[in-house]
Amino acid sequence: MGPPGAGKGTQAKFIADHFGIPAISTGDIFRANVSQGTPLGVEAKRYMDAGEYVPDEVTNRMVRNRIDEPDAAHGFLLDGYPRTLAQVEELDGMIKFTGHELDGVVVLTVDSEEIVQRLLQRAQTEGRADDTEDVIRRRQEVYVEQTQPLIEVYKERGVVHEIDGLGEVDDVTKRIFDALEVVRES
Ligand code: B4P
Repeated sequence: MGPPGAGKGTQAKFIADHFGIPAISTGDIFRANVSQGTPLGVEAKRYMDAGEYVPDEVTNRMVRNRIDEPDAAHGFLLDGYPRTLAQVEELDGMIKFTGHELDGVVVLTVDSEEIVQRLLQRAQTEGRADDTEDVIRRRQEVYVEQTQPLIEVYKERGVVHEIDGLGEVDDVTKRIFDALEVVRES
């Protein structure tokens, strides 16, 4: 978890490679559907371009289908999910059903001005439709309103690892590995 631009997608790839599990990014799945012009993509695009969340029902169904794939049978990393309280409840149900356990929640913390700069830079290199300054600020507001409160929910369960997301990408990765190895060893 972490605000838009905190480095979730960047770090998810390293964590997934390290632990030999798939990284399931809801944002990436939505973007793949948008570029293929699927009905899901057409629906998601309206929300994404405005910086709003895609409705829970659509997102939950998509994640349920994805974690049913054989490569997720022995574990998976979720990137960008859950983002709402309804998604937390849905994920609890999915995990119970598949017999998995939630080992940990990594929260990346980054100062909000740094985030805007990172995303504006990404706009120049990748040209993502939701990386304009107005939409970036709206995405941050939505994060604070809808997703930040979930950190408390997971803190009460004792599974949160807060990681400083500032600094070199490699240094952030090392901080995450250090936190997660402790979980694996315990
Ligand atoms: P996401 O794809 O998750 O987009 P994001 O929040 O911007 O994170 P991303 O992973 O791309 O960026 P990262 O922080 O790695 O979501 C996009 C949209 O999809 C949402 O707005 C929403 O509409 C929809 N959506 C997704 N999940 C949903 C859900 N569960 N429910 C409803 N709707 C959902 O990296 C940002 C930039 O920073 C990169 O350019 C990177 O190179 C750079 N960077 C990373 N680490 C750095 C570091 N240490 N130093 C400097 N730069 C760094």
